[in-house]
Amino acid sequence: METLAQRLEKGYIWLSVIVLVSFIAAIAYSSVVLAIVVPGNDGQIVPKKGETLFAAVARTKPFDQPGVRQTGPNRYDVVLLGQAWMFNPGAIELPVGAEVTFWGTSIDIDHGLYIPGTTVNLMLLPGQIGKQQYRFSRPGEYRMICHEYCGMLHHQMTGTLTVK
Ligand SMILES: [Cu+2]
Repeated sequence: METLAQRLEKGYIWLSVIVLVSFIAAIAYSSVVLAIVVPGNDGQIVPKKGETLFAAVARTKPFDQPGVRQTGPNRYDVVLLGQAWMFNPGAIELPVGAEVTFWGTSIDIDHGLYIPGTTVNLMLLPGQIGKQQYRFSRPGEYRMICHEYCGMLHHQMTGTLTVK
């Protein structure tokens, strides 16, 4: 005969198993189905002695020329700089179906790049190179938002990404 304490203990053991399995399923779903990946070590821009970070970024490819570049059939690189309080470039145009690789960094302080409605979500850290791929399969006007508090005008740090 099971006592109440034993039944409760069994219940808690099952509860912890269910929570653990649910979390593993959530991680598997977000990484396989939603294709969300944790940013890797894609490089770092280290200023030389006496050099500013801005100058170091400005001489480092591909960040010497921020913007959109076609790299293949319907493949594009978007090179983006975060700076207080704007994105450079602030307006981006891409064709429908574009397979995009975002390359981002910051020239001053911590910023972020988030595009609602997509899985694009990058930290733009000073001198740290962030990289993420995304395929824009639907036309529309997307917003680029800084999601990392970066000072007085953080709330105005937005941009547009047009897919047509
Ligand atoms: Cu910000």
